[in-house]
Amino acid sequence: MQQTFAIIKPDAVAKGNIGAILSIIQKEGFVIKAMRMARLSKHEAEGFYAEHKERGFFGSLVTFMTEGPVVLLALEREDAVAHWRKVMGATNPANADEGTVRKLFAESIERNASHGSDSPASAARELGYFFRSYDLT
Ligand code: FUP
Repeated sequence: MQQTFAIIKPDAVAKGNIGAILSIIQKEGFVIKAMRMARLSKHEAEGFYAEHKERGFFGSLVTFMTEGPVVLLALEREDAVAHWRKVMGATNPANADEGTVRKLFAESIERNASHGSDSPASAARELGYFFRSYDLT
């Protein structure tokens, strides 16, 4: 079993898509180990996306991620990191496969409905950023 970290982003929360995305998550066999709705502070969003801080889109991304509440999720399944990336689809919804979360719900490359860790190491960092280890056991 492996864990990954997911976010239902502010665009998807605002449009009432929490339930639909959680339904996909459960249909795909993920166990929701921890879940929390939160409004990210600027500081939290900047720290979360620190690897992108030199990129031109960083400021806009942080503004978007703090515009409204998100749902933070710890998901567990066999091959969880790669499987959630596949279920989410490509970063840019224009390139996402039919039936993926981003094809169904994303508006643009920035307002793209969901996040998923890109490696087991990222998953460990991101889960630790938002959850207590006791909630992940
Ligand atoms: P992903 O791992 O699919 O979330 O994609 P990246 O790590 O490459 O990018 C992280 C987030 O930055 C994306 F979810 C959306 C945002 N982004 C932009 O807003 N513009 C870009 O050109 C690339 C990424």
